[in-house]
Amino acid sequence: MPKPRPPRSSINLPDSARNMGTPPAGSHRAKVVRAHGLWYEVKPVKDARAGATVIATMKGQLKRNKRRTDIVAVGDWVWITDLPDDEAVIEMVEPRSAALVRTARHTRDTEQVILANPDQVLFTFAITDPEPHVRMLDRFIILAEMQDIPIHLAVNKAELATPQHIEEMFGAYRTLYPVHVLSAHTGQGVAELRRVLQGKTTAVAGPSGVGKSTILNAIDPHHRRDTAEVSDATGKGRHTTVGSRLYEIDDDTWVADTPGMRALAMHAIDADHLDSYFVEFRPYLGECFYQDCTHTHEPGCAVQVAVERGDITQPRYESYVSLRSGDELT
Ligand SMILES: Nc1nc2c(ncn2[C@@H]2O[C@H](COP(=O)(O)OP(=O)(O)O)[C@@H](O)[C@H]2O)c(=O)[nH]1
Ligand SMILES: [Mg+2]
Ligand SMILES: [Zn+2]
Repeated sequence: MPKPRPPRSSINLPDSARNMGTPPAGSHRAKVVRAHGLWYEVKPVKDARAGATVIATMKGQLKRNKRRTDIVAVGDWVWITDLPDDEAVIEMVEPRSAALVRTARHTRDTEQVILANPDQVLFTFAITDPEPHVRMLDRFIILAEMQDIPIHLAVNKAELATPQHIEEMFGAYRTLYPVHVLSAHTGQGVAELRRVLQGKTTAVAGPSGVGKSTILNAIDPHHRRDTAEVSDATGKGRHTTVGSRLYEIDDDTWVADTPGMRALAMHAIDADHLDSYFVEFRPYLGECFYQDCTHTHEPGCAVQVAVERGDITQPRYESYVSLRSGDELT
């Protein structure tokens, strides 16, 4: 019997969300599109002001909740009451359906929400410049699998390599997740990706320099996003996205341009559940001789047999073993 999936990690749900009551009279619903420390840009929905963003601060009472996570984050649905001059107060945060998170720098138990309430993630790499790092990709994938967020992969800068090379690097992932081969520069794959995003809220995430902002500009030229274009001859003036930014590219279609992800501490992963976050391991889980098999050295291990048969690829298995042994990737 295959092991059941573990329950979705709930570490990201702030207390304020768990205790959500009725929104106060006169308040209305809005989406957080950008976070600036103590204030937030929010976009009211189905509102006379639709289209405009409003500056909102958090009600004092919300701040008093114990926090291991961001109480308000980009992607959250909040309820606001208006103040004069297009300002507002966040009264309440709705429970999150899921969140893409990373551990805050230098801490093990505080997390930063990259995007709350994603319908899917698009993990983006470049085929070169910078070189793709599949061990890092496997780690990103776990972050989404832990939250049961559907995953798409994008390989950008396709015009810089041969199709054969792209296939060698990413072909093995096609059996696991949809892989979109793109060139934001030539337009290859852009129209197809636009259809994948339609009607959903997507976190576009990956290392910096792979072309996330450029891809979003190609898909939705109405918003100009900061790209890492070198702006003068001295090579200074590179822009990078500081926090996530959410754009509504049409009704119900939202995309988040997220900061470059490098190191991701696997703080919240329970080693005993790690195997179930490798989607191609799932058919074999529960088939091993030992019920508590770690799939690293035990005899009678169905996962190791699948690796020998080639049903699980060697690099993915090595990613699993390395994470299982607690390696930190930087
Ligand atoms: N050759 C090539 N360069 C690209 C492509 N897409 C983006 N770039 C370049 O890659 C650099 C980083 O792009 P940017 O969108 O800022 O990356 P981000 O950090 O992931 O948002 C910029 O110089 C872009 O012009 C592409 O399809 N092909
Ligand atoms: Mg960017
Ligand atoms: Zn096993």
